Amino acid sequence: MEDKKLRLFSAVQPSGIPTIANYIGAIKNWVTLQDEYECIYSIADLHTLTVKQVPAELRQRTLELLALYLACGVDPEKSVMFVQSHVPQHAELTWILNTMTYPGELSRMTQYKDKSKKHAENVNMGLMDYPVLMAADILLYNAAVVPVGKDQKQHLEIARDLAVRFNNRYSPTFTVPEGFIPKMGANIMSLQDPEHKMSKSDANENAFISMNDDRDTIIRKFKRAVTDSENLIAFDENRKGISNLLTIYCVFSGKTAGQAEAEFKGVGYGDFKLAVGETVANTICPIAERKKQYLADRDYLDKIIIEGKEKASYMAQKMLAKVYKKVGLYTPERKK
Ligand code: AQP
Repeated sequence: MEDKKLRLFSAVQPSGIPTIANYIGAIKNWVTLQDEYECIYSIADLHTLTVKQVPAELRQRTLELLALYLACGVDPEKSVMFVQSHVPQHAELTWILNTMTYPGELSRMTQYKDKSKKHAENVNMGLMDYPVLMAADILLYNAAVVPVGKDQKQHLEIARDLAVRFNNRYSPTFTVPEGFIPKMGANIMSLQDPEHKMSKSDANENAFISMNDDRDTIIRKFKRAVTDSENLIAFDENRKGISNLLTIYCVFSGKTAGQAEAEFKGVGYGDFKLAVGETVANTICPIAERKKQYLADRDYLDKIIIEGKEKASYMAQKMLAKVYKKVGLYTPERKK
């Protein structure tokens, strides 16, 4: 008998056009994991509301994100793709988990602190509660594996703690999820400020490579990337700019750290940056082209979204009903 595949959950927020960091940290791995796991990939639109959005842009970016998943190679025949807000059980489980989460656990989260500073005019409860919604996303599907970049590691810990807390308080219910963090590229840094991570919502467009950028833009942004004055192309944790560019080069070229360092021995920064830009463009530009084609077929995208909602809702409702029963919420039995 064939072994049942483990379930895997991951998501990206339509909070901007995804960058190569979102691609490297998450989507790229989703494609390769599709055969090994039963994969569920969400478009985390509820999460984006934790910062102010322009409604029409948010709707458009939701479709764009699905088109990107498809263009990167996520296969609707193998994986479930759905929009988070279409499955209300995410918000419902969040409420239950909220009653078991302590404010101190959430207020010490790095992302909460960073985003509270960045959006000081709008420090809302949702921003603080973000990790609980993320825990609900994962636990609702009994996901065993969650591919994420390093920035989400803290949040994944909260999901694990909540699973254990619930299981101990009631009885074994949730699978305790494990992170799948790529060995290379789990923390891609800003091209303009290599002390900070690359983010799709960065106000400085030169800080990131968007998955929509064309070849010339990609090369121009890499040429402007902040490095140092040492003129030595080698990994060094004290030289974050060069190390970041080398990491990006390795991920997109498939070369090891040693191979990349050997290739660029004695090469000037200008030529190195050009090589990184061209290598990235060779992967990104064909994806952007495919994405445009998917985006032009609205009926196909809507069909995937509707089918994804049905499949995800079935799994989510099964789990939520179990949770409601365990915590003592009454449900009448339907008489035949
Ligand atoms: N810099 C990064 N390096 C590697 N992986 C990263 N991820 C994000 N930034 C990096 C991974 O991308 C996936 C999707 O992220 P998200 O959209 O859910 O939210 P995020 O982590 O907050 O990403 P951004 O780009 O920084 O979005 P904004 O600007 O809206 O906050 C996750 O797996 C994440 O780890």
